[in-house]
Amino acid sequence: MADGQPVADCLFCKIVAGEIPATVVRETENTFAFKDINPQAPIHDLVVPRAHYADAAELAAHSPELTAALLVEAGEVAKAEGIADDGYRIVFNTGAHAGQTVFHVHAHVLGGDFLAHFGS
Ligand code: IU
Repeated sequence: MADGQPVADCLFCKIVAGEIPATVVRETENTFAFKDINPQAPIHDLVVPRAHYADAAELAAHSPELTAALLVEAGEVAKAEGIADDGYRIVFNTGAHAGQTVFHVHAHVLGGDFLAHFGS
């Protein structure tokens, strides 16, 4: 049962704890935002809760409040990066088929140019 406690071998728990360096964009009491090391857009940041939950579904199931805080913070990151007015994408890859590689929930905030569209 997930309880939000740090996980010893979790990369993003280590970044939140300052044990692995990252380029910090913003910090709040419950969230931490930093630059993605392999950006897929001119602006590509990751926003994570300090608490450890594996993915967006697990986070939402355990803490609707923290889920909302993460989304609010993604918007604040977009404002801080200057991409809020032109628009940006928030992505939660969830599970293997989506390409999730780090199992500490993270919102990708992508923008700074027109992004490739998918779907209809
Ligand atoms: P994903 O949704 O789990 O695929 O996203 C993981 C992201 O974490 C991915 O975009 C990586 O470039 C990024 N990342 C990072 O920012 N710093 C790291 O040390 C590692 C991965 I490993």
